[in-house]
Amino acid sequence: MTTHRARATAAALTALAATLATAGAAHATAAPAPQPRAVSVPSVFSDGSFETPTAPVKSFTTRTAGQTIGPWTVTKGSVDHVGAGYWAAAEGDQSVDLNGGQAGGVAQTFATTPGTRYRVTYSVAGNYSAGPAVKTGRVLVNGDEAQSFSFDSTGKTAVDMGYSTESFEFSAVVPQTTLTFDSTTGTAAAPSAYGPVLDAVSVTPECCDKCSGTAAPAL
Ligand SMILES: [Ca+2]
Repeated sequence: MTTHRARATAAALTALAATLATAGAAHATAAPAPQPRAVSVPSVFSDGSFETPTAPVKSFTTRTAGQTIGPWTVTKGSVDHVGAGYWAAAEGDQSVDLNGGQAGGVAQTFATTPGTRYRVTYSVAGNYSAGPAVKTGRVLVNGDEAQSFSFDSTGKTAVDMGYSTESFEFSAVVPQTTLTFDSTTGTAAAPSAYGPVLDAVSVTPECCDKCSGTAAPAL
């Protein structure tokens, strides 16, 4: 009897295990399907190379305050959107002279994650065609100066622009950040049409674990 009861118990346990395994399998099969993210899609930083729209080949288009160059907006004065073959770009074909007829600037607003650090990298040269020889400007993050820059265009040519790569970091404090490149070349009394040349702007999150958005689930 003892043996029979033991067998019955074992059989019951086997059946129970099979039921649990089936339930487990069913549960696994019914794992939640990926849900579409119900978040709005804010604008991401784009075209730091000034490749859109296409500027005139071997020439340039002057853009004044309030006008746009792709995702960028001219913030003051005027700038020149320089086409392929006018002078060497740092990246791609096109670049921007931050002085059109006088000191200008360009700005772009893009989504950022508060608390995340971002590295801004850009290439700067100078319109060597006329003075002042040393071109100056500054980079603003949400209107505050984050970095100033200067570039000595002495001896530079269309082929040998001598681009210098600069960079800095900032910590995002709001969901959207405005990055501005602002020429300080020339004065109101003596404006210059020959300013800093900007190209190859990039904005990269510094920390990957924070930027991935979700942590891996604990096992
Ligand atoms: Ca470019």
